[in-house]
Amino acid sequence: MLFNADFENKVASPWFTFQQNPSIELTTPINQGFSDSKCARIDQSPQTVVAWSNWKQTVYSLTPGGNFELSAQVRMTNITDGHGMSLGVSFFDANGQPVGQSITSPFQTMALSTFEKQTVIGQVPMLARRAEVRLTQHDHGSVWFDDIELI
Ligand SMILES: [Ca+2]
Repeated sequence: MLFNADFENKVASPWFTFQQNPSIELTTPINQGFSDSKCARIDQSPQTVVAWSNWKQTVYSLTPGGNFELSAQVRMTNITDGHGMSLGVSFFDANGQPVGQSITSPFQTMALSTFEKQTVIGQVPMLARRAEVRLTQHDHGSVWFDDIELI
């Protein structure tokens, strides 16, 4: 259901980024991935004011009323000061208005020295026609995401 879910494409598209603070770095570094080479990374240096940031992708193929499972391989270092990392999905109706509640994994604030699979499950609202997958970080430190899966 996701495109470029392993971040190996030359360009990050169709992933797009959001950052509340322009000092937050969102990159797809080489030779740091869980699978093959590349992955998505978010860095908030100690000099940056902690803020929300994420990698996002729009999805049209979820079944209204159906269940979903979103998972990712995640690694985290030097995590301090914020809410942590989470995976989430938000839903929108045919008019583009938010529908139902965003479903997010519990915020992870402990360091993960090697990649570990993180998962969140939920149900798609009946009125949902579009979803947005989010890989979120709100912390000083670095987070790596790879092999995102939505089923
Ligand atoms: Ca990869």
